Amino acid sequence: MTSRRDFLAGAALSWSALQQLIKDNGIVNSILDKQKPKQMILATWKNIHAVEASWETLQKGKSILDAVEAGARIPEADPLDTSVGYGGFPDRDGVVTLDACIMDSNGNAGSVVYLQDIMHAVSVARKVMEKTPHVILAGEGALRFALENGFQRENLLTPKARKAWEEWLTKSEYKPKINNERHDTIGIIGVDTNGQLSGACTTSGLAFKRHGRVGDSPIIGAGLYVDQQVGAATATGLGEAVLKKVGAFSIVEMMRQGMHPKKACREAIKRLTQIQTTEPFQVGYIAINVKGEWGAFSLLPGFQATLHTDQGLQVIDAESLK
Ligand code: SD4
Repeated sequence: MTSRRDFLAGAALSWSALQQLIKDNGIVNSILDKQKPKQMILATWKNIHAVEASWETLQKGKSILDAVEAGARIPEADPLDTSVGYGGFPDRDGVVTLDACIMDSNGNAGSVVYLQDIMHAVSVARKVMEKTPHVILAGEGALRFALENGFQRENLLTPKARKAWEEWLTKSEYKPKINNERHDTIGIIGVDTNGQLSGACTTSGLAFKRHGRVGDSPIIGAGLYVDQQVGAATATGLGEAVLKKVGAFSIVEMMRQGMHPKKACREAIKRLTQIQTTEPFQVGYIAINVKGEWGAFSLLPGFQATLHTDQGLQVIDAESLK
């Protein structure tokens, strides 16, 4: 009778024989390669440095969650980026308030809203996800939690952002304008070679918004949604519009019904036209699915997305409805 040991030795032998066969046989290799999920990072706007940082993190063998966080941290630390983190334009009272969230492949989620004085809101959101039983922390509580977890308190209002606010004050027109042109609020989603998904979204919100205003970006399902069974989606643009239509979640649900990510983004953009408003506004959506397909679509022209695959990095001019 075959002993357990002999059986295991036999199994080990046949495994190494199989590996040899795979090595010897290019066809088998290419079949296996085709079956491997395609790794990919996709971000809103022309966020080249962020996507590069995210991709490099992934290539170092870190998790897809680490990768999207690393990407989101780039614009957060960039004083020239006026839509995210340090250097973000303040609200109409001159206060920089940040919104961010993150989701992992297990459906875990963490978020901070109305956070002040901490540069890396996305990393605080990750800590909320990993260290608390909660999903969202707001304002003073979020700040206290960040400080307890070793984050540094710093002034996020740069001279450039202060100047822009002071100029805005001369008229104080309360029209929180969403830029239709390029800007850099980042939603970043990705899939690794094991098919694991994650996503992150971080912003300083609308420039000169009303103090206390929270947008779509930190709201799970609106600014970001990740479902390991289906795919991931994230949003940029006028948060109020995205919130009303629960943008990211609706895209993932459409993909669940079999829709291609681009078509799902387009359908979600079409739903925005039901919103009653006289002011023109912009929204851009991006999405990926577990098969490694991606899509980007916006309401008005001018939206871009940045994609990194094994083929390299490219900046995409998204199609738009109007
Ligand atoms: C917000 N969706 O707070 C964000 C703003 C944004 O690029 O995406 N700006 O409404």
